[in-house]
Amino acid sequence: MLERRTQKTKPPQMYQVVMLNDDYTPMEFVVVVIQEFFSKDLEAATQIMLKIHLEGRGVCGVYSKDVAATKVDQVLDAAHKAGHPLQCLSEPVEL
Ligand code: TYC
Repeated sequence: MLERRTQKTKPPQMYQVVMLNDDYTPMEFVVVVIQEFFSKDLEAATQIMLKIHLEGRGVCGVYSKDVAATKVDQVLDAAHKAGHPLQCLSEPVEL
């Protein structure tokens, strides 16, 4: 007989896309990238950029694993094409 479980399905692990500070990428570029790829308005994007600038890293959004990986690719591609060293990664959200 099958074991009865209190909860059959767990919610999927979510991933946060974290952007890292550097000394060269212009603030304006970071704000535009956050607006474009993370659907933030100018004010929210500016706040996230300043947090990264001051604290070294910041969360731009939380997504499923695949979507988070796509966001990272989009950011790195845009930064590379513009000649900026902007770095970004995804990591599992802690419970
Ligand atoms: N520190 C950069 C500067 O002073 C701005 C910056 C912010 C760069 C956030 C990257 O993820 C970043 N121009």
